[in-house]
Amino acid sequence: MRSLLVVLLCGAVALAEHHGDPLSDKDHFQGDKHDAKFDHDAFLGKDQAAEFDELTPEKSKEKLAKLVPKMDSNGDGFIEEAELKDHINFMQKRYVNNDVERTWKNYKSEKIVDGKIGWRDYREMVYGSPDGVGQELSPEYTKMIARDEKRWAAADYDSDGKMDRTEYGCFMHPEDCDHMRDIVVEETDGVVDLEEYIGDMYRPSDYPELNGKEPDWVQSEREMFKEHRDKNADGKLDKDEMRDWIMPVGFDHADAEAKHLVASADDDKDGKLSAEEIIAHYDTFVGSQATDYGEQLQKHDPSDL
Ligand SMILES: [Ca+2]
Ligand SMILES: [Ca+2]
Ligand SMILES: [Ca+2]
Ligand SMILES: [Ca+2]
Repeated sequence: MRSLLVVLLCGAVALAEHHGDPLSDKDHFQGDKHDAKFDHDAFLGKDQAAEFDELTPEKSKEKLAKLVPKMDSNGDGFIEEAELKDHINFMQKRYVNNDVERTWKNYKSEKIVDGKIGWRDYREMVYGSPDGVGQELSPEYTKMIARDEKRWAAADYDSDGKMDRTEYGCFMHPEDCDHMRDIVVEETDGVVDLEEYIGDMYRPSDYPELNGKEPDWVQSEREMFKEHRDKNADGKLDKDEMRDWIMPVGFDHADAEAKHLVASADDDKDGKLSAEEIIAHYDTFVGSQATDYGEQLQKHDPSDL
């Protein structure tokens, strides 16, 4: 479950990057999928996470302390699981909205006719030509355009060839739209074996203190792969198994993350978090390690809490 969450998160960020910078060709499901990173991104929203990355621990704790009363919607001085879940949902929604809004605004107003943008205009804006005639393209570029075109067709819910604002949101963040499940899976480049599965979320270099010994969570991911993900036990995940992993029907990410955060920080085991518990575990909530992935995140515009 952890990996699923992390993969979805990274997918969202990579997709946003991809559309912000057409020259980069980041695979949607690559990057650092560090466990701790996911917590802090889910909790802060991906744009906020970048901002917190630049703060000292003291500043982070200070900002976190200010956030606690805002999350405490029933005003009892504690943060319950439901309040955390609302907070995570809010941060996620805000991140996606801001991200879609920002790129939507980048399309010149004349390209958006009756609230919609057509494929040729999109292609010209992002890739420099409406149809590619006479364009010299690198193989990576060609691959990206083909991927965009497929995704465009999937996101075009009313099949009029254009994206309205809602369809465009699904185009940019397919992981948030149920009807985009197949395309998200397709974009993962097919079959994954156990080593790829693990290599996708774990880098030994992040754990120098373990001298190459795998952390416990990696061991449990190996078991997860064998016992749950690889349903037909052939040592690989095919498309159907990937689909269940990446975008299971009815799975509530915010709920799972809220439960996980309470479990990680509830030192006195009363089932809720005090401000002190949250601040004592500030690293789980807002901390991060300097990684490539963190640098990617920092390209996003930070906005206020
Ligand atoms: Ca409360
Ligand atoms: Ca449409
Ligand atoms: Ca299998
Ligand atoms: Ca507690």
